[in-house]
Amino acid sequence: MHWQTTRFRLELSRPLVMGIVNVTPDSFSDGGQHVAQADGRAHCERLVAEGADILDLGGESTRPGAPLVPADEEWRRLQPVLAHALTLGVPVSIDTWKPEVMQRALALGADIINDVHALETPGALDAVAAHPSCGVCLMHMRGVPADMQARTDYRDVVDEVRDYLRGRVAAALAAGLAGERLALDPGIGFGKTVEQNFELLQRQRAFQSLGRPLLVGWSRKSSLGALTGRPVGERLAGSVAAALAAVQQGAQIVRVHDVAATVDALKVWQAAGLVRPAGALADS
Ligand code: 7PM
Repeated sequence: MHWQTTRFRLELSRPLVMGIVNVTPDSFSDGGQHVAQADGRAHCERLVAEGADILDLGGESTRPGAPLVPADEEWRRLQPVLAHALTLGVPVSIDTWKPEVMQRALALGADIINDVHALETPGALDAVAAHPSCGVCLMHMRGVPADMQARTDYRDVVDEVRDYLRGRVAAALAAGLAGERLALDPGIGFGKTVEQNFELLQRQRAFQSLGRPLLVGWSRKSSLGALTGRPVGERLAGSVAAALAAVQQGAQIVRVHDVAATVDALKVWQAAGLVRPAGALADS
């Protein structure tokens, strides 16, 4: 299995680490401190030095209840950091759901569009379909960030998330995107209870039937806080354990803040013979 992106065809023979770069003044994991663009550029360099395989740049916090950022402002934050990130030799993903931001990022050379709304926003599917080869991550969410935690009434969370992602793959294919450009994400924490998030982890192998790489993000999320009793700044151990568990359960890509720790943990996992060989997930 591979993931086609603008500049890179990613072989998924080992788990890849996607490093999170928040270019937002209200980023939840840095205590609300302003992240200057110069810091965003330095952070990209640091994550690549730590072993990030992919950088994921976000210019709008998707925190529940967070103010919506106008596309112009989001792009103003992203543009200088994206321009720099594109020189670092790894694929660069843009975490956005706004078609205008997608278009501008792709015009500048972004490799991947990571959309928490799975290209449901009017114009988003067309924006990525107009590009010949960018990668796309389609994530499941219920509702919008402001109300998503009020909508956790699933009959079977795994079945419903899987059906949703299957439908979004079909929509992307119908719009002309090649299947090899798509990765899928169950959207940990987006409209799910703590129990539902862990059920998605326990039964994560159910997503293999979709035939596309699975990208999963547990890093510093509140379900880890609920389990461990830890505030967001003390969730490193839980985050690393969750990333390893996700890989063990078949994830090809883990989205993390703490790249160095995750890369170390995956090296040990690999040396212990616990990382599945290439192709081992082809069926099930
Ligand atoms: C506040 C709350 C700020 C939540 C940021 C977040 C994912 C994502 C995010 C994910 C994919 C975070 C989230 N989470 N994209 N974007 N998968 N594909 O914790 O799980 O980083 S934003």
